[in-house]
Amino acid sequence: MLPRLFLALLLSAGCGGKGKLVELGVPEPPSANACDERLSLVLAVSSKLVGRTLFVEVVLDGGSVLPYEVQVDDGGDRGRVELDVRLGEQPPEGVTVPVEITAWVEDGPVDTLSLEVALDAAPRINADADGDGFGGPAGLSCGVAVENDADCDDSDPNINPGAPETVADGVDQDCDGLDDCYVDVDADTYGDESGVIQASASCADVGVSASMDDCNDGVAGELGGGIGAG
Ligand SMILES: [Ca+2]
Ligand SMILES: [Ca+2]
Ligand SMILES: [Ca+2]
Ligand SMILES: [Ca+2]
Repeated sequence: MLPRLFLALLLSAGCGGKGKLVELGVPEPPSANACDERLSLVLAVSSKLVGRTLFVEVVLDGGSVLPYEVQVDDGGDRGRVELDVRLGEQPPEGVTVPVEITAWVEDGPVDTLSLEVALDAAPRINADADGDGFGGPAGLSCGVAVENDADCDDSDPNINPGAPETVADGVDQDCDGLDDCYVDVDADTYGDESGVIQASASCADVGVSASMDDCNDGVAGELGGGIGAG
């Protein structure tokens, strides 16, 4: 379920006086969603405008003008218009967006509203982007929240604390910070052919190897598998 973005309309200067064609009306709580980046802005207008076309221009944060041409609905004792305003990007935490609204009807007077919309951010969660049940680091996200941050690669479902480790591939599948390598007892960079493994940050470390080509791992300088010179 998409997280809900709570917002409050803070009227800084309105022109919603009596007799105006357009008023700052909030007949229902305005809502926006940080995930789909849209803001639902409701305007109340004079009931005389029901059924007529209202022309609206919205300017978010001093940016480009967003034009609307909408039919005025019957909102009970008032006319009602709901604007679907695209915010452009997921709001960062605690942002307040100045909104300028200009509205008019054909052959009617222009009215303006100036308000500020205070937006909460999307929730900060441990999202599980790859669906393996383990979450990544906490951050602003619209994804699926889980109760842990144990996924060291949240883009790959085959990497998580419950995944089997693949030996000597240079990848830490089980998120313990280590790969599994072949033991290299005689430290000649060739691991024991019996396949004994040992966890290590890198299979290039001394005492481990990415290979299991040493048929005589107890004797330095004696390389197995016909590789190298002894
Ligand atoms: Ca994950
Ligand atoms: Ca993962
Ligand atoms: Ca591995
Ligand atoms: Ca590992």
